[in-house]
Amino acid sequence: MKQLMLGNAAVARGLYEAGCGVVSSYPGTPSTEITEECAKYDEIYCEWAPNEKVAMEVAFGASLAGKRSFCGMKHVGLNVAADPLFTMSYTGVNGGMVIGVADDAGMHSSQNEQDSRHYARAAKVPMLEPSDSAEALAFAKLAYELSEQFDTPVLLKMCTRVAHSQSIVDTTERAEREMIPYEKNIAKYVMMPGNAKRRHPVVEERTRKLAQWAETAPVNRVEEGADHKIGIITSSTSYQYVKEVCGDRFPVLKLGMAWPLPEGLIRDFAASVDLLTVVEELDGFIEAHCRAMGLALAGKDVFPCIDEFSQNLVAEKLGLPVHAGRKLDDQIPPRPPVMCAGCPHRGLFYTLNKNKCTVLGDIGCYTLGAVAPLSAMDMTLCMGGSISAIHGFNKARGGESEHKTVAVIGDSTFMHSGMTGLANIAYNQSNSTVIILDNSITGMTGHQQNPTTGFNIKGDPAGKIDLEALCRAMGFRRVRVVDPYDLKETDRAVKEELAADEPSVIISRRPCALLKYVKHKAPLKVNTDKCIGCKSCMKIGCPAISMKEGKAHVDFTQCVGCGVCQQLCPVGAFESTGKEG
Ligand SMILES: Cc1ncc(C[n+]2csc(CCOP(=O)(O)OP(=O)(O)O)c2C)c(N)n1
Repeated sequence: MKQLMLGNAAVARGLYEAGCGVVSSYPGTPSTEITEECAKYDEIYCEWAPNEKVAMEVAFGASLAGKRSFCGMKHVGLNVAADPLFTMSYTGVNGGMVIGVADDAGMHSSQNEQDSRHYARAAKVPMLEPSDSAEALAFAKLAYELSEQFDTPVLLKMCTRVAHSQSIVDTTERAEREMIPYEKNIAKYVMMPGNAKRRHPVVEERTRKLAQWAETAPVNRVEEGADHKIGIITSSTSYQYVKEVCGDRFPVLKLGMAWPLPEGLIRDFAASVDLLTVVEELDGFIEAHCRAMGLALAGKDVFPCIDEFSQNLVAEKLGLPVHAGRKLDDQIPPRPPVMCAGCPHRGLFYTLNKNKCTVLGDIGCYTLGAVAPLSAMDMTLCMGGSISAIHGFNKARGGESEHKTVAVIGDSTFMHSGMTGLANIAYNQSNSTVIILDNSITGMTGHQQNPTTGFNIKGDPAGKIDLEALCRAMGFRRVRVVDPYDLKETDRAVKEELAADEPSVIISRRPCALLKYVKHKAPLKVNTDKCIGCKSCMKIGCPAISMKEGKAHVDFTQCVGCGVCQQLCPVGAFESTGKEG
């Protein structure tokens, strides 16, 4: 059946049709919807794992057991899962195994811009790279065929534009699969040096065979063009830009397999054109390979290795007409990201700013604590990094610094990779204060459940990890919970734990204001007779509050009545509208 489908939904559909039985993933934009869509198919067991490494190992276990399995993640997630990936390349699979990884060129929602294709080459596993939803579906299915035929996990690489664009797919029925028998095979699956030594040549031979397969595989195809002055090698979303800009003017070698690359096909294509040009986002991955083959070409000397491409960028670089586009008459005001009205993180960051804390931050909605006027963050690196870094920071500086430095980390991020850092503090004993911002959800990526929320991916009741008990079990004696809507209490907790001469954990607990079950209070309004225009309420950077004619003003469509601004007003100008939201 033909239908319009999001790229990520199409991957999920491909997994479903291919008979995938187990999916374990960790959320991360732009990959999250693959797993959310999989969870809608009853035939697939689906879960959110605490992190990408766990997810990949779960998928590996399911493959070992004989089921087709999948794990999905964003590009930086593959860093976390790189350890199992590199050795799974040696063990190979039993049931087919596909790893979805989505790159975020342009960093719409990421801390770096990284090209996952390097992982395919480095870990010596094949990578397919769809350029639209139809290919996303087809390549997901093909990935399982390759996985079982060549005994390898297969990487399926998405990018923001392919993951989050809709195009036509043709769906078919699910092909239910018999479980492949599990047989003990120590030489293949127990990767200790003696066995791994024998597996490495198998991996090299497999790459050679896959490269041969890639020479004639329909996923790599030449599209003829009238003008052979330029010949373009491209893939993924760059292929779409090239086709939109050039049509059939120049011949195009469209690569659906990012690794291994078809050297024969590339060589023949290069020989058929005057100037070989590689159009690829981020790194010059295909380019480097072509250059190593001794081919002359235009690549990153013309196209940037930074940010996303666009039709206009490709047109400009190829010397073709650039569309002027339409200009708006009005200037659109810039809208930098801010914490939502009623975000429980706001009160905590206000307090940290007020206490002039050095804040070692982490990744989540709370990273917005770095933005003015809160400006309460000194560092953000990677998931889990805050807790490990505060330990190093305090070991290095010690003394007074221990009494003004905190680490902040969200509940999901703490489960992801914060726990091990906390174990390090407990073990190697630095006087560090760690604040877990428990908003009872993985907020940043769109409300996924995690091991602290008590619900699974389908929203059904699940195991719930008790954060207080966990921290105490690690040896922390000072563990306390505060409500970040209560500024006085939050301030007291921060001051006391920073003053203490032993490590401590503060759990700043209040569910995300956007969760469906959270009941909002009536929005507030400003009594303009009382307001003195002192702007104390503006210090929390709430998007519902602005100044109008010298007085504070509350946008009641945004306000959830959290009352944080009320606590800052020296004259009691904030009053309830009495209308429950
Ligand atoms: C290794 C890695 N995996 C996934 C992500 C995507 N991501 C960014 S923040 C985040 C979790 C945020 O949840 P939480 O820690 O609960 O904080 P909240 O956003 O709810 O405040 C995720 C999954 C990432 N940046 N890095």
